[in-house]
Amino acid sequence: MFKKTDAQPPEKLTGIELTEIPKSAVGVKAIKTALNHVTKETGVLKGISLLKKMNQKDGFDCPGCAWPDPDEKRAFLAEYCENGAKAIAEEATKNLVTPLFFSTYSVEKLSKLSDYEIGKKGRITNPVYLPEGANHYKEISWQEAFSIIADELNSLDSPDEAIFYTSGRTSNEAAYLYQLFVRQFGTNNLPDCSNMCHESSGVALTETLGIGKGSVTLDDFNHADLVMVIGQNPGTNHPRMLTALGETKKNGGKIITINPLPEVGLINYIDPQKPLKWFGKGQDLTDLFLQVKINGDVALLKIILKLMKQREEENPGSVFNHQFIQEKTKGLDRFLEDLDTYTIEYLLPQTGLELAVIEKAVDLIVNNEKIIICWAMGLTQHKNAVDNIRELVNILLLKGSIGKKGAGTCPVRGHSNVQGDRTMGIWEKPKHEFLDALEEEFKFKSPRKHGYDVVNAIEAMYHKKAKVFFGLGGNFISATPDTEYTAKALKNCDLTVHVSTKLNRSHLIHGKKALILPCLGRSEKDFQISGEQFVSVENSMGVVHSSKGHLKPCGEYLLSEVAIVAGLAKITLKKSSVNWVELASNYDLIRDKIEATIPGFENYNTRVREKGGFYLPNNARENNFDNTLTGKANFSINKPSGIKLDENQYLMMTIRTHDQYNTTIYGLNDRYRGVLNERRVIFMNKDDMQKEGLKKLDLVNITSHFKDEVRIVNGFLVIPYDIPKQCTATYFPEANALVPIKSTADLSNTPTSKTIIVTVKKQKKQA
Ligand SMILES: Nc1nc2c(c(=O)[nH]1)N[C@H]1C(S)=C(S)[C@@H](COP(=O)(O)OP(=O)(O)OC[C@H]3O[C@@H](n4cnc5c(=O)[nH]c(N)nc54)[C@H](O)[C@@H]3O)O[C@H]1N2
Ligand SMILES: Nc1nc2c(c(=O)[nH]1)N[C@H]1C(S)=C(S)[C@@H](COP(=O)(O)OP(=O)(O)OC[C@H]3O[C@@H](n4cnc5c(=O)[nH]c(N)nc54)[C@H](O)[C@@H]3O)O[C@H]1N2
Ligand SMILES: [Mo]
Repeated sequence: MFKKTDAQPPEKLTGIELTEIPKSAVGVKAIKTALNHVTKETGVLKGISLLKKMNQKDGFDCPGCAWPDPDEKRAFLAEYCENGAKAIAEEATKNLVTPLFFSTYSVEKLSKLSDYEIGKKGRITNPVYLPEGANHYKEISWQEAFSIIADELNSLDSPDEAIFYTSGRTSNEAAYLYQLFVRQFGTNNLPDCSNMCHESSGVALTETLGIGKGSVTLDDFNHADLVMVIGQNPGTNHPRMLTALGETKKNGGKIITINPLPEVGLINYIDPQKPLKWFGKGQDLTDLFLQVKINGDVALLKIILKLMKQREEENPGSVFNHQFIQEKTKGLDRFLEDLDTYTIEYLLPQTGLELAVIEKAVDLIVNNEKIIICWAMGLTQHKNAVDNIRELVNILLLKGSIGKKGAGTCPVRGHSNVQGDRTMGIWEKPKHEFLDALEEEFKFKSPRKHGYDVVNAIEAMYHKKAKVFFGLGGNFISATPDTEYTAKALKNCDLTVHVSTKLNRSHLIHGKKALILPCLGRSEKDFQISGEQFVSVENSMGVVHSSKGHLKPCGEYLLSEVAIVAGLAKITLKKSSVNWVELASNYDLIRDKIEATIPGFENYNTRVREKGGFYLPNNARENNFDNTLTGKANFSINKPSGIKLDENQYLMMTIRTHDQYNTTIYGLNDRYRGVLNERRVIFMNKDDMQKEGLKKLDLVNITSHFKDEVRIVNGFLVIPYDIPKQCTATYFPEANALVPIKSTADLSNTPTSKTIIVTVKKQKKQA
């Protein structure tokens, strides 16, 4: 067991207040909150000018989520949401972290602050260096910083001793150069936030449909008969998705929600783009809510599939799309045979639901043709996460509900360019075709051995097999599982480097030496020798479009991510066939190289300049499954979770509040769940609390159990909540220390951040 260190947020409580849970999401309060955040961080004028440019065709891409913008009309008021506004306020803040700041605050002092306090310190203005044994970061020139990294990299015994992490905000241009640099250096160690996020979706969709991305476009929501939203909280994490769901409803479509929590945004919302409706009752979204137990989804989907089969047998041709199945798919018989081996009596208790409510879901599925299924982290972060998603595909295949208008798969991505980064080759398991193309274009021998993903990278550092950590964005220590284990891993490194906009905990839990390299944000102007530049990104639905900042950078020493990667590559790679300086001087030249090596980017420089951008090819959308191993869309065989809990054990999911962006804490409220001014909470079912002898706001310690290992976090307040029995929820990243490093999803190796087996114990000393 690990002792608590400064790698975890401090245990101090902040003064909780519980309020009534609102009846609908968005509305006036959301707009007020958004404006407050923006004006507080940036000032009034700058704030309004920022919001005007967000997600407009000539503006910058919101650094919040990856939900797409409308292809045609964009809202008059601006295409932003409360949480997008908070994201941009965070970046455009007037607070600055200067060299003077670092000489005042030691690393130790900073690490005692909460994540909220650390984030509020502001934007980093200069490259800074923490030499071995020092307590303060100090100013350093870019050239010196690059030389330190180059020396360290070039003195490694093997390029595989270095790790190059990416978070999902990096632009296509920066991501492409970065992977090229890393491969020319000699390794495929390119883990990214996707490994902890939608990796399970990528694995499941590639196997079954031949493309690791979703198939629907935004317009499909206008045409869907039925949208299923599973394991996702769009009211907080993708608020603009509520508008799309609203359109589905307006056009007569229905919505099924499957979630252990009745998330407010999915129940009812008030459209922020329609001021006349701000004071109204709002629009009901969910028609049918299935309050499933954590990780009970495969069991639930199997019951749905069994009932579909039963109705098809009773009335042949009424449920299955036989023509689609015959022409487009493989594996139906084996799939149906396996389905027969499960009984409803065995499956039902795992769901926590009544059969009658599941029958209602089956009615909707059976009676509708055009079905979209949306999902996010509630499905991807479990041991059988890949099974979850493949089972959804089974439903769509039986109905022939893919590759046609109003139907298909919709994994809702997180970071605004996480999908684009993968398209650009940020992946530890690159395809041979991609490496072949790089080799031909750039005349070098690319490494072929697969690299480390996030979990493997942590283990490699822990065991001192990797010695340099480089992060292009992100907050590795707080985003990853098993905080204390990962802290030890990072501390084992000879050098840790972060390219960042803002201060975060990863700067404070460092290797022997450490560097912070400050970069431009999305909203800032980017000038290179050839003039002003723009970058491009790909949203959740495969639209590639431009993004151009219009604010003056927050400091004169900032470099763009492209310039940082190119500068580092030039110094590190003694011999390189790439003219790094030239590429970084004009991003059109990088886009030409992308066009030359990645399919789908024909005429990139022309098409990216068209308003709204362009769609990348998508075989599943086009009903072509040649890419899979069988050349057809594949039915798959999946397993329910089968976790057996002891009487006093609970499943715990780690989720986001309404006031955070992953590890960036905007504020201390979770307004839609009625919790204000506190993050150290655990949501529990009332009956479970009674069983444990717990009362509202009792202070507890939480222990996680994995094989014979235990991990403990202390000082969480219990909140009675509408959550199924034996299910609990805490916030990410406070509870990450409980996620065991070895507890990962089969096939995707994603940490199981939504199924952690815990026990809860009342503290002797109460708050
Ligand atoms: N404002 C804001 N926006 C964000 C982010 C943010 O932190 N803040 N993060 C971005 C990123 S990177 C991502 S990946 C997305 C994340 O977006 P979400 O996936 O919506 O985020 P989570 O808070 O992890 O919520 C998971 C949801 O799944 C449910 N859930 C948990 N376990 C299960 C289960 O076993 N079964 C089912 N059916 N449901 C379950 C939870 O109750 C919760 O509603 O959002 C992106 N957008
Ligand atoms: N327990 C638990 N753990 C989880 C999850 C969970 O649900 N539960 N979710 C997982 C998921 S879905 C994800 S995606 C990961 C997220 O993991 P990460 O992507 O690593 O984390 P973020 O918090 O998004 O990174 C925030 C930092 O990025 C930097 N940054 C912001 N904008 C920019 C920019 O434009 N350029 C650069 N270079 N830096 C920038 C800032 O310094 C900021 O501190 O966490 C995962 N971890
Ligand atoms: Mo994510």
